[in-house]
This record gives sequence, C-alpha cells and structure tokens, in this order.
Amino acid sequence: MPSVGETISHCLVAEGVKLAAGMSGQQIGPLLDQIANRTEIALMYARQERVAFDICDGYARATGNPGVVFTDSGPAAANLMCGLVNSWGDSIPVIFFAGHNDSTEIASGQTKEIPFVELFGPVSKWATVISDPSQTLGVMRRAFMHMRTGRPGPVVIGLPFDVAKSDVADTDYTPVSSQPRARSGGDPARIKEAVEMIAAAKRPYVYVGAGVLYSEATAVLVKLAECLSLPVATTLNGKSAFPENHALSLGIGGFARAAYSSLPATKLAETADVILTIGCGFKRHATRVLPDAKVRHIQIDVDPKELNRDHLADVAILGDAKIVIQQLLDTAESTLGRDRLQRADTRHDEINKLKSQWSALSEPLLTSTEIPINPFRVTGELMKLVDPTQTILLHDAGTVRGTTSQHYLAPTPRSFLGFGVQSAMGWSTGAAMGAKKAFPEKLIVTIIGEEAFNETALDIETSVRNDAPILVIVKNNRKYIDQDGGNSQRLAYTRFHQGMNVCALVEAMGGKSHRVEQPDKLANALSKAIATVMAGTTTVVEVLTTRINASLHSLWETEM
Ligand SMILES: Cc1ncc(C[n+]2csc(CCOP(=O)(O)OP(=O)(O)O)c2C)c(N)n1
Repeated sequence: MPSVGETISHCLVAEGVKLAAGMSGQQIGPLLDQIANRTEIALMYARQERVAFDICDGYARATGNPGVVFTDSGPAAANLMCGLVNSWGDSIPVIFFAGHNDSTEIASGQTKEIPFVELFGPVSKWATVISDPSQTLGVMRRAFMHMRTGRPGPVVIGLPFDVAKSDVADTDYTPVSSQPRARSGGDPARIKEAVEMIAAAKRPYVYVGAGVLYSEATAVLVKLAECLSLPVATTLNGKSAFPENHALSLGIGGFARAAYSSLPATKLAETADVILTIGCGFKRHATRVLPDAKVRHIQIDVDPKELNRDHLADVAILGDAKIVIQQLLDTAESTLGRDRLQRADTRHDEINKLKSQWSALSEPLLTSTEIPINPFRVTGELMKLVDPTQTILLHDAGTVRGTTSQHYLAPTPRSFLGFGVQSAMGWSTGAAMGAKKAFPEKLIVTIIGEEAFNETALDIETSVRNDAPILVIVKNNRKYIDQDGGNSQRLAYTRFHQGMNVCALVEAMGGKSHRVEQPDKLANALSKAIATVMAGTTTVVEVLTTRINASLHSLWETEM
C-alpha cells in the first residue's frame, strides 16, 4: 500500500501541480522524497523558506495555478510566515505542507512543536493537520476546492512524521481540477438595477482589482467596456486585468484618488457620477478618498466580507467577476437601446486628451538626464527595450512600486504582477523565479529597491542553481535618506551609512552584474543584461538613483 506521502504526491500530480519549492528537514522527508520522485513536478530548493513561498506565489500570479511549498516543522515552517502573509493578503493560491511532530505528540510540548493551526489559521484560507492516514484524500480535495473556488488563498497542511510514513488504504482520487471551477452569478434583480444605473449615468467609471485576473474575466470586461463606452482603471494588484494599450484603459486608478493613479484615472474618477468596482478591496494605499455620497456605487465581489466594507454601495452584487460581468453584458445588450449602446465618441475624445496630458507630464521623468538617475528613467528605458507581450514585469515594496507601475503598459493579463496588500519587502526575487518557471521562454524582470533586495538577496543563488534566470534591477537610493518610518538622524545613519557591494555579491553567487551611475549608460547595461538573462544567467543591474516622491499628483495639481 502507498504511504500518505506517496498518496499526496499522486494527488498533487493529478491536480496538475507543476512546481514545488521549499527546504528540507527530517519531518518533511517522507513527503519530500515522494514529491522529488515525481518528474511531472519541477523542483526548486531555496535558501530560506520565505523565498520558497514567494516562488510559488509568483508562479500562481503568473498562471492562476498553485504550486506546492514544503518545509520542515517548527522554526522552518514559521520562517515562511512573511511569504504566507503576503500571499494571504493578496489572495494567492499556494498549497503549503509543513513537517509536524508525530500525531501521538500533538500538544505535548515536544521539540519543534508549534501551535500549528493557531499560528497559520488566521493568515491562510484554510489550515489543518492530517492526524490520520484515512483523512488524506479528503484533505487534498478540500485544499484544492479552497484554492480554486471563490476568493482564492493559501492553504496550510501540517503532516505529522508518523502519519506521512503510514499506509493509505483508499488511494482512488478524482482531482477537483477535472471539473470546471464552481462559480456563482449575481442576483438577477441587482444585475438589472446595475445596468439601468450605468445606462442612465453621464460619466460612468470602472475600477477593477485582481479579482478580475483571478476570475479570468478580462475578455468579457473588454466587451462590457466597449459595449457601454466605459473607461477602466485598475488597482496596482489588478494591473493588466484590462489591456493597458486599449483606448478605454486609464492605467492605475483609485476610487477617486490613489497614491499612484494616473492623470486620466484621477480626473475621470473625480468627475464620475456612477462607479462600477469589480473584485477590489479598497485598501488604504490604493484608495485615498472614498467617493462623495452623491456618486452612485455598484460593487461586485466574490467575497461577502468585501461588500460594503468601507462604504455602503448602492448596488452590491455577490458573485464571480466573470459570470457577473457576462450577466451585465447580456442584460445591457438585450435591454438597452442603440442610442446608449453606441454612445462612444465624446468619452474617447476626453480620454485621449487626458492621456496626451499625462504623457506630456511624464515624458521629462521617463527621459530625465539627471544624475543621480531619476528612477522613472529606468522604467522609460526598460519600456523601449522589451516586448511587453513576451515579458513579465514585477516590482517590490517601497517607492519602486510607484516609479515602476505608473507608466509601464501591460497589454495582456498577468504580463505585470502587482502586489501590495501586505507588501512584503523582498517578495519579487522569489516571485520572479516562480514566474520564470511558469514561462521559461519569457523575459522576467523585477525592479526592487536596495533595502528590499537585501532581504532576499542570497536567493539570487537559488535562481542560478535552480535554472530560473531573472533580470533584477536594483534601484539604489541609499544615499538619499528615507524619512518615512522615522525622522531620527541616528536611525538614518544606522540604516543607511554603509551599503553592501551588490555587484560583488551577485557575482559571488554565480550571477552577472552591472552598475550604472549615468543615465546615458542605462540602455546599454539593460540590453546587455537582457541578453545574458535570456542566455540563461541571472543578471542584476544596480542603478544609483535619487530618492523621489513617486506619487505624481503634484505635477498636474500645480500645472492645471
Ligand atoms: C518585510 C517588510 N519589512 C518592512 C517593510 C516596511 N517597508 C516598506 S518599504 C521599506 C523600505 C524600502 O526601501 P527600498 O527597498 O530601498 O525601496 P525604496 O522605497 O527606497 O524604493 C520598508 C522598510 C515591509 N513592507 N516589508
């Protein structure tokens, strides 16, 4: 009879899992050996557990599918908390198996015992311990239902050492993924109200989050926007959910105003009379100002906890984004007259004008010749060098979020991987490796600040060792002290007075590196780096930049 470990590996393969990442240890051994035996699953071995989690997180953001993370028990499992919390915050499906004390030792205070479910339960979609071999198939089925249904999220499973080695009598497993995802539609009465409200609106505005990506609703959203001439902005996490090269795209927006909202998104949000929001959580970073009470709000979300959370919507629709948007489209097409369905031109003219103003204001930043280099110039140069349909761009925490995400045009779903509800520094190093494993033929680039880079820099060696070549652009603004998080001079000195030699570190780990201090050297360094990455070697470009406020509202608020 197969063991629990073998049965789990069989279920993972049956569910279509293609990537495993983690670190070893005695108590996870019986499962890990079985996963390692399955050549259907690519295997990555990180240098810290948190990065293994980030690898599977990046893979899931790039594909929609979960990878499997493995760690030993106790501190090994706890060491990935930063990655778990980050995935939980952004609703990313990852299945995590941790080694665990023998089932007979639970709650006995043994070596490496941690309060497993108490620790992981609040920061996962589901956390459990398999305490008997007979539970194996049921736990696997429930885990995949959690990850594939409703609002996704990580699942955490503790596997006691003795259970992992025990035999399983029933191994006949039908994978959840053999069936279509279970999705729910919206209440038809609310759908009708929403369509009437949008049709009657003079200045409707659509604001979408990552829920549209997770539901794979981009194509139907484009149809709805075109059918009703609706301008569409996204959150940072939702960036790429609507093609940013589309005439109706406004780029990153806010409910009315967000730290990084583009000029077109901000202006149209400020003047909207009806706002349709889909699958976005209105987090403080993204949503600075809630709409005025006279603005009508139609809110769609798959999670009842998100509906009416910060603000009472006029029409709240509980349901899966793809199904609900299709319902809105069908109802609009069957109930609205031609005059509404073909009302396009004035909106397009206004959007085009705002986009031109936004380009004119942005151009000096994207082409700046300042020394130290303006961080927006890095994005400007990168955009000239890459084909965004063959590239996946990531960003990390800190000001790089703003200097990377506001201008890069993401044309297809998941061509840009935004993150940020928890915004764990150092996430993108591992996440970029996961994206590379998902799409080996694509160029994977992350833009990261030097402090965030330091958090996970030793796992550059993981990308070299595990054949996941990525391009890492480190924006190093250490010389220009950050006052965010403390004004004390002593703190600033302690934090910034000496940085590490990024290039030497990267080369020591088997990567290639370039250091750029002058803007006219950027293009050459980046194109050389792209060539070495595509030839198979992780390459880091360290760019000495100045520190700036990445929110650009002041540009137009003073000028216009
Ligand atoms: C794991 C973690 N620790 C701390 C923070 C708080 N934090 C957010 S950004 C930041 C500084 C980032 O500096 P750097 O990476 O150099 O990027 P910059 O803001 O300079 O562009 C800190 C400490 C965080 N988000 N995540």
